[in-house]
Amino acid sequence: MKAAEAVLRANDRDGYTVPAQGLYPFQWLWDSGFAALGWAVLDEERAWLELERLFLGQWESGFLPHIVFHQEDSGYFPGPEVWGVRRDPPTSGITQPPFLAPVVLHLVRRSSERGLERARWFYPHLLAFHRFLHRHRDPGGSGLVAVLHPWETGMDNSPAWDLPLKRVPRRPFALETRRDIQHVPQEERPRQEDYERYLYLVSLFRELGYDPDACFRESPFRVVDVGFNALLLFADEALGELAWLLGEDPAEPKGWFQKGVLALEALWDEEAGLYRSLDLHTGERIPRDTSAGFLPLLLPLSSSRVGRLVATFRAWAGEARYLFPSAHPLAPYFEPRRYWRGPVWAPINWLLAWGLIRHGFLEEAARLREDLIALVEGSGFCEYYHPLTGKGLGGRGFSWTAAIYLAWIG
Ligand code: 2M8
Repeated sequence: MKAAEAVLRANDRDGYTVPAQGLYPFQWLWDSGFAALGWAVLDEERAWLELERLFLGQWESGFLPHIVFHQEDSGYFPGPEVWGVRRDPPTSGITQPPFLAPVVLHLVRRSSERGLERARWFYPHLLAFHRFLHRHRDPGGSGLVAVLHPWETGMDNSPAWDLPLKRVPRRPFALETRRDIQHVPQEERPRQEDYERYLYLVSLFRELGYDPDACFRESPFRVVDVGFNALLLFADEALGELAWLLGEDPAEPKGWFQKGVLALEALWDEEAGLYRSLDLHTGERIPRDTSAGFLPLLLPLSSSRVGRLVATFRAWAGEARYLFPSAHPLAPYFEPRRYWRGPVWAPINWLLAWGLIRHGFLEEAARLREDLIALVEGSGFCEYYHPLTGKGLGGRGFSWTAAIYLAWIG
């Protein structure tokens, strides 16, 4: 507990938490949601502050960027000069999984009357963000939203993006420009080819002035990510509950939630026994099995659907020493050291456990918790872990791993 606290305190930058020193020296959207869960165990006030700092980066349109560049630091690429977003503080121009309303609700539930007052400030900001996503990322009103960049999914080099990324041209740049591989071995990070495509998308959005509708129309990467959508719907549900607690009208978030939960069934793949993301350029589900496909467990599902999903979960569990691998452990695209292509990630364990508890699968949820605790106690607070050996990988002194550990043992 003390060691986890020390990680968060070392990564604290006067009110916001960097994911890891050196590797990620700014504030990231969904990392801050998880960091707040950890701070809540130590210092409730600090948890609220984390989220307030994040919203300093919100745009007038309601859009919430995935990075807020609160201070200068040349240790990360692409930095604010590449994004070219002239704001104070500068930000990136893409978003990330909107895992914030459930955190606000969590903080309200843990705290006194004062918590509800804090939530009152967040409500319109969260509502504006969700409205932005449902309007500009789902212009046809399907109930599900699109992501336009793999970074928006938070699972950057997931095998699920291999096929849709092929449509994205490469924007060649020197390997030395990258900062990540100065901090972490190259075999644990995305390949250069992927980075060149990531950078192409950034320059395209910048040229389009980050106009949301133009970006949606023009992006060669346009995917309905099952993970992003499950988290958005989970957050819509939480937003509806917040509305109710605050005496606001819950109709809008409830409407998004109900429509989205029904629409999500189009992503179910009977043969795989799992949800899969949809490539909007082809209209087809992407034939790759990743941990994102289990995130709909956070939502109300039929018992037969949950039964099948849990059976698939158990099959994966039988193939990995440590849960939960980010890609199917028997698939040809499984790479147990390479970032989102196989390793175990603390926040995903936590989200999956939350979903499993919702549906009464307490044993599976307990294993996710025990495995994460064993990984941390064996290898420290790493960014991610090898699912077969338990070796720590990526950045060290990592905030979300420390935060989830605290949330679980605190
Ligand atoms: C990773 O993503 C960033 C880009 O956003 C990167 O690799 O440079 C991902 O693991 C993402 O999910 C995470 O939010 C971020 C900071 O921890 O790092």
